[in-house]
Amino acid sequence: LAVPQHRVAALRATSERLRSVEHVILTTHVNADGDGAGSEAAVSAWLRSHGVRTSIVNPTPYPDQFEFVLEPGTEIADWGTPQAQRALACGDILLVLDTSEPNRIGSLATTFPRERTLVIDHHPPASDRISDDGLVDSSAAATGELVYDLLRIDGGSVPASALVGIYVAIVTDTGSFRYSNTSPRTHGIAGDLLRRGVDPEAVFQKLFATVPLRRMELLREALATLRAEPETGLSWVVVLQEAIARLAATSADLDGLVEYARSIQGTEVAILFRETVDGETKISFRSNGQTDVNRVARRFGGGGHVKAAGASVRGSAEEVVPRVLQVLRAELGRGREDE
Ligand SMILES: [Mn+2]
Repeated sequence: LAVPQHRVAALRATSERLRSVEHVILTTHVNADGDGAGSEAAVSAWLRSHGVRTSIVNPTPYPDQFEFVLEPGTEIADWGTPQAQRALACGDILLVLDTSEPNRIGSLATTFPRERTLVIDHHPPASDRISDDGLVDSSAAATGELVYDLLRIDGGSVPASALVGIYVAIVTDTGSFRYSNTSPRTHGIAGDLLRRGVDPEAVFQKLFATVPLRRMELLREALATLRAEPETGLSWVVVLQEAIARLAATSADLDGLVEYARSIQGTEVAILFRETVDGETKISFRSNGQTDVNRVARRFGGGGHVKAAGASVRGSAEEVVPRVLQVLRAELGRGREDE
């Protein structure tokens, strides 16, 4: 479980910079997932144990479902509130977790001085980067894995909340150790976290076994839209803003919906389309094999990983769905000709 050699220098420099200041602002991408939120909780608990003040300032509210990983007393200030303004005004360093793209953290990217901004992320680096300082390593299964290494480099004792935060980050980003980013080292880290006291069943209960009724109602409506095209290998699900508003669904309620499409036999690319309040349609792409959906998402102004990526396109689902399907049908057809 030694820290991979190529990460050591960057993590050592990052650890020293974070620990040398009084106040660190933590943030992650819009609609924080378990990796972003868990990594924030872990770094916050670790820095607080070193006497460094932390504030979590996210572009969208810290998700309720991950609040259990936060150490009691952790300062959370949503972007746009006076509390967030105050934190940003006196923070020494901004640490961005689980993204390195300016357009994924909203106005935060232009608010804080770049020379005092660090990034820890495992997404393939985009052309436009928030900062070159910190560590971006797409060989990591999760940002939580890089946070684990950061805390190992530090070598001190690790607070319990930090252990749980890292575990949540890794469990959620590997689909509970099922996706291809799962490696022997991922399991090794999980094993180490369990040895140090993380309770996997308690985390499972909080993450997956307690579901609001509205999430099941949304699932029922979403599955009614499920379509599969065996001839192209495309499967997709559409969620309209009307349904989201009527059921008061959150972005967390939509997590995992795309997996139902992805699991259909013969699916090469699965897509979730969801309308947003501001007249856009968000698209989540999942690839089962040959198609690089990061490349597909970039054609629509988005990005992500080879097998999981996303984009936002202006327009209703009625307008956006046929356009995106057309591009993907052409893409998949080309892939088949090459074979
Ligand atoms: Mn991640």
